Amino acid sequence: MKSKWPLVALVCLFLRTEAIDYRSWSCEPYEFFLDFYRCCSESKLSERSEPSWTPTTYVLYEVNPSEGFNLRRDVYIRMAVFMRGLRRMPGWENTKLVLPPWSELHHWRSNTINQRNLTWGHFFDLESMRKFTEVIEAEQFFREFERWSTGSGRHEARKPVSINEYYRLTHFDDMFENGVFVDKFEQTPCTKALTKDAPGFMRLHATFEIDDFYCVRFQGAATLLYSMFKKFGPERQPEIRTIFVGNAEVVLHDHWGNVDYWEARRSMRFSKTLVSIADEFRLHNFNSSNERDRVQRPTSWTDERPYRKAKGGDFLCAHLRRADFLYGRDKTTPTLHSAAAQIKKKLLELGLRKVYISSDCPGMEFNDLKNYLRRFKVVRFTPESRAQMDQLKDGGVAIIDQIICSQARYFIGTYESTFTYRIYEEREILGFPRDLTFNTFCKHEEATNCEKNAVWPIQYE
Ligand SMILES: Nc1nc2c(ncn2[C@@H]2O[C@H](COP(=O)(O)OP(=O)(O)O)[C@@H](O)[C@H]2O)c(=O)[nH]1
Ligand SMILES: [Mg+2]
Repeated sequence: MKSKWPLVALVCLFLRTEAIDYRSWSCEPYEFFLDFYRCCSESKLSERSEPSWTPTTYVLYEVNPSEGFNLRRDVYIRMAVFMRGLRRMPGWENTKLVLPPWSELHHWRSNTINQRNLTWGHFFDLESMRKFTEVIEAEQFFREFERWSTGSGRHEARKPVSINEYYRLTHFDDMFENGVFVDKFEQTPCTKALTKDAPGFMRLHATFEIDDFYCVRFQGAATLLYSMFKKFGPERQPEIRTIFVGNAEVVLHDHWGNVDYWEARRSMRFSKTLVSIADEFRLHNFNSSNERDRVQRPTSWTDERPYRKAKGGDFLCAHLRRADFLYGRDKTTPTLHSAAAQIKKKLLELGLRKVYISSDCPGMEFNDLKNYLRRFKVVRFTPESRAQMDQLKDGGVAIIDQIICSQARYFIGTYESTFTYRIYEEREILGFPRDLTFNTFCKHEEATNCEKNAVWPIQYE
């Protein structure tokens, strides 16, 4: 029996050198010498059946450049929920969602600081987001792609990044066919040049090479993307597949406001740096802290449970959306005077003396507001130095505003502002009674029945 081993080893070694790819080897080289029979037979087995490597798919996406920060957060949730489902499909288990860099959003008006190509880690806690699904920063994708393309010997270093399929989505002209909204997609001729679609990615890595470019009218929820990938993509998943979804805001939620939505939303904890700056501000100005305010904030979002007993700090927060809302939505946006009257009424009703203002208004308007509310303490967050502004940037300051508002005893927001909606959600997660959260400014202070924002309570199961 023993005399057979050298022969088996030789045959096996021969087969191995013939092996299609080192990835089909089932053992490390040192194991091979210890247990070569197992290695050999397993390696042959894997050659005959499926490859032993799992295909890796990268899904990159971008949003229409004119969209603001808080709608982009919502688009992320659509993609993240889709990603979690996709990773359960055979052959897609190793799919990663590549996060688009944040670049010069048009609301970021501080033009003396660099606001290009900011990472998601600047705003959010990526480790926490990864407890929901596999997401990576654009830079990591470029590194992984390069490692793969050079490591396999098929490409030289610093070659362009290949996007196998690029889908540019647009809406259908008529969303209701015979009065009915149905999920559908169809390929259309491409007319516009590509370069403007993905400014963030393109600036980070100018050399994208696109194998197949599809312009697609798309109507439906994120799961419909799977059918689109199946229809236009290769029959078998290749070792590495890169897919780019342009104008991802066209894609709808599978189920807005359901448990999946809320899990993805809860996983979007803010970056620790921003949280600690906001916490310091709260403590200093309002003597407010998580323990004192009885909000729910376990270390991990996965430990959150239904809870409605948050009390919040001894202050009211008002989100006053100004800037483009003053002309775009002048029928629903109150004047400063009217907003001040509404704030004052609430402060008196609740017996509070302090108010935090979150707003995109200039300093002059803030001073006017303070004048209208002279009997109360009125504060807003401003970076303490130029260096801190450089560090936080407009987007970081906006998040600090949102964190502080989410901890107030009572919150009033602006009608149809996604910035306000994200604060509602944060307060739902922290566990406030609904009536302390879902409040909306009216255009006129005397109006009692004005149109209010929708109430979307948190779902746990
Ligand atoms: N710092 C700060 N920025 C704000 C505030 N409200 C609006 N902004 C800025 O204006 C942008 C508003 O755009 P978006 O996020 O789309 O929210 P929406 O337009 O209100 O639905 C935010 O992303 C911020 O950059 C605020 O209260 N504080
Ligand atoms: Mg907006």
